[in-house]
Amino acid sequence: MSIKVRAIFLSDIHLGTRGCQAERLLDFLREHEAEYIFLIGDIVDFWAMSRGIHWTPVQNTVVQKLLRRARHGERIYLIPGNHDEALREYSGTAFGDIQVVAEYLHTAADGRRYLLIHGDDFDQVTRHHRWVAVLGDVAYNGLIRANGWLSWLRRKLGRPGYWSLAGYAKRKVKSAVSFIFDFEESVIHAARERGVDGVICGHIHSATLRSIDGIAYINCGDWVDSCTAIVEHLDGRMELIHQHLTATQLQAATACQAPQVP
Ligand SMILES: [Mn+2]
Repeated sequence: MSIKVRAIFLSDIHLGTRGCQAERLLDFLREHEAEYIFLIGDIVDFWAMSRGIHWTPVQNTVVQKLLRRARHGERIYLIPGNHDEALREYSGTAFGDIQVVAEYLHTAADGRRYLLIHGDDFDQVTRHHRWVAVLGDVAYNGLIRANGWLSWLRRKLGRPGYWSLAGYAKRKVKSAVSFIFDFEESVIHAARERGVDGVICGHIHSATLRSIDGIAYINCGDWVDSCTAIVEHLDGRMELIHQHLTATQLQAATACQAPQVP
């Protein structure tokens, strides 16, 4: 049994990685019928795939279902993100019946206008220090290993005290909170400048739906950790959906690993 919605907004599916929860996405798609489906970036993770492809039959089914739905009249748009930036040069063209666009201006059923962007342009790390983000998800293990070497080196040099790389990393996590805040601030600022009523984005894997100073800030979340989507109901009302696990998926999920780069 599926419900009919006007639009589905999905981001950060990360197909091609071990962390991608394709089964749950299939459940979600099965349960929701739509006029529009917006794929808002990091749908296929080319960064991770350059290190090793993890492409399962279920992930294949996701792609096939989407192509099929596009063929049968659901209007599907793909807005490339940073992990699938290779697709950006195809903006203005189509894969099957899926239209590739750099961004999209969506008018909801209630007349409200939303700017649809992935959001990496507003992330100071991926924008100005791309290598940090690319290395980010492989670097942590290296960091831990390096900590051991560092302690040994400090002992050899007769340095007093113990400088913990893990402690350093923990302090950095605190600044991750302000990172999300900065991201939201600049996305909302951009929306206001464009004169829209709201913005629908992804990238930071943090699903939200709220209004800040009269502008709707909506983030789709991801299909790696949170398994969330945004839907627009037939009256234009936006809703954040958490796709819950079935019992069998709950057992399988313990084996899942998630990539860390937004
Ligand atoms: Mn991203």
